[in-house]
Amino acid sequence: MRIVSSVLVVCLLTAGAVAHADFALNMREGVTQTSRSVYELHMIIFWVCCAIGVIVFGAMLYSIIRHRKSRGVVAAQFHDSTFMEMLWTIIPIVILVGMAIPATTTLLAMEETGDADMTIKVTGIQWKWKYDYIDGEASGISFLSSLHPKHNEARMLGSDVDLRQFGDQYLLDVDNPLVIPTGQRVRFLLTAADVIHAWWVPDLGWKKDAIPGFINEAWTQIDEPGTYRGQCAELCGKDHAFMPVVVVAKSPEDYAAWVKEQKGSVAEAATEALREWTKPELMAKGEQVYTTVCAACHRPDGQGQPPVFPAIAGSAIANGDAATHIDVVINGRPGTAMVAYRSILNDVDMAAVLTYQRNAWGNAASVVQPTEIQAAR
Ligand code: HEC
Ligand SMILES: [Cu+2]
Repeated sequence: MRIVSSVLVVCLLTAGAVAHADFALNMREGVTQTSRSVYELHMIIFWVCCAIGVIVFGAMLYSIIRHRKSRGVVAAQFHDSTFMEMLWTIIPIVILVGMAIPATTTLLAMEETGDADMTIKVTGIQWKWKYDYIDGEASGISFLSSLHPKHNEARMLGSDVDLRQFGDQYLLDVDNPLVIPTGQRVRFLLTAADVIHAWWVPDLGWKKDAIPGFINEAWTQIDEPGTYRGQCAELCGKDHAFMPVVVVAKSPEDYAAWVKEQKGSVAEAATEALREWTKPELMAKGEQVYTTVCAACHRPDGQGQPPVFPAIAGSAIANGDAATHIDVVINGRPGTAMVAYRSILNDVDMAAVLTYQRNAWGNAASVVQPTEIQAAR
């Protein structure tokens, strides 16, 4: 009786938790053909397992009860029964092959990245993503996607930001989401600039490693406009938990408008890179870039985290001649966490962040112009 009531209490408690927490016990179905096939596969195999469970445990239970000692049953023996041997070899083979056929079909479809309408290169960088639109109308668009500054502020020690404002999306929002059109087959080329990351949006139905020096491929086609969220899924260093992925699928018309707007800023950036910038302009932009790109390691106050991440405040490099400083940032320091920012930052962003490092926190060195970066590349 006591056992029955304990079980009842546990059931009631979990039922309550399920109702309140609104969490699903099953996998999500997702929003792509791939994710739906994966879900269906999961359900087919789940029911196969259930059926096997019912049959096996049913047979066991039946035998235990029906052939119990108190009924005077004597142990039977199945040795050298060729029929039984055949039966319990052939049935599992049929089940396994029956499951392997849909599983392989789904896997092949996931790996088939040809015939894409457009291609996007995804680069994992400690601790953000870079998206480059390789071809099609969007070709040339390229941007970094980092944890949203509001969330970044909220996660800092001693911050008094109210987390409830984020709902269930705390740490799942970025400054610049990846935007793709609905109804188009999008191919992804995934790589990384420093360590192994993994790009993962559960609603798309797959995750893929982003490995330095390798290019992995994947694809998706989202049919409904919407915002889909995920995270880096490969432990990649101290801020691994703070590099979410946000994909916004827009209808072809909205997507075209977005592309036009982005193209406008690409063209604007190109002309901006050629003009002379004032020091306050560079400092303002530089602080922005520093906060989103460099502060995770070198800290917002420039003090770094010695001995691994050097301080920039008072650094001989940041206070020395511009050429050496530019060289460190363009080419990085191979073999350390300081990656080459050559293909990560454009001329304006790099000039601005260098000027900022050279003139913030008591540093006093020269201003760096975008044209100097262009010449140094
Ligand atoms: C993932 C961590 C990380 C990030 C992000 C990072 N750095 Fe570094 N940085 C390092 C490490 C580690 C070193 C030291 C390398 C060494 O041991 O030579 C370094 C060294 C430097 C130095 C040389 C400092 C000195 O006094 O020797 C400069 C300058 C620098 N980084 C600038 C930047 C800039 C600009 C950014 C942002 C655009 C940036 N770093 C982002 C890890 C990082
Ligand atoms: Cu990562």
